[in-house]
Amino acid sequence: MRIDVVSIFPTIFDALEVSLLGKARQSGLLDIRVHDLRDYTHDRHRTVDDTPYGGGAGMVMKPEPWGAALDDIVSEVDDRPLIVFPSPAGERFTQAIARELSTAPRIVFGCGRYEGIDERVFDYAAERGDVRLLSLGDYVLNGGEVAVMAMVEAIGRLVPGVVGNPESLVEESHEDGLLEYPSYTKPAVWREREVPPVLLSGNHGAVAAWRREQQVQRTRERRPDLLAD
Ligand code: JDQ
Repeated sequence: MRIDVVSIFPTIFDALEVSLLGKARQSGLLDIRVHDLRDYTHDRHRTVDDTPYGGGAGMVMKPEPWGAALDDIVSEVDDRPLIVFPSPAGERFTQAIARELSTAPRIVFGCGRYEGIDERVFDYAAERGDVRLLSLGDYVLNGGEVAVMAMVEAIGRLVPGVVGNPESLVEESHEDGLLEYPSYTKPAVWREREVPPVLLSGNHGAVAAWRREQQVQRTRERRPDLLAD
């Protein structure tokens, strides 16, 4: 999968060189290219923002650098890629959407800053690819970068081969609509706290039943919204 990221803070994405995704990049499974939006400006100050028409607080990202970046990254002959803009006003990014996006051959992420991006950029992007505005959650970040980091990690780990043991992907939270069961490792007693005895019993059926019960109980207590349907 190829992923392009456009941002005025490209070094934030240096963190994608470590751990699982770093290895996937080295092996060629993930081709992640980060672009500095300021490289697409033409003035001495590399300006990417301006005051909002109609007035109001803060600044808005100018359309011209975004147009130049999209022209460079998405060529006319390219098969329309997914173009994702994180936004507090977007559709909620879920595990189901991460699954769906993990099958895309190409995704371009546009990271806004300030109060956001001139609306015409979204219209222009929609002529070049399939645009989606996605929200990480109902809280306001200072820009799209942290949201894109989270999305790249959630999507990237679902790309076949990125996670060594694919079985670890099916059991986890949100794939079956329930929260995870609690996990324990050695020692069996730590600071007077014991591991639930069923996990030491060797009875695989009893372990599976206990874990499922824990999942349901935790989901009812912490995330009743997940049980609604
Ligand atoms: C941008 C901002 C005031 C936006 C600028 C670009 N889930 C989620 N929360 N926040 C974002 C996503 C997000 C994404 C892109 C962004 C926030 N901001 C800051 C400030 C109004 C709107």
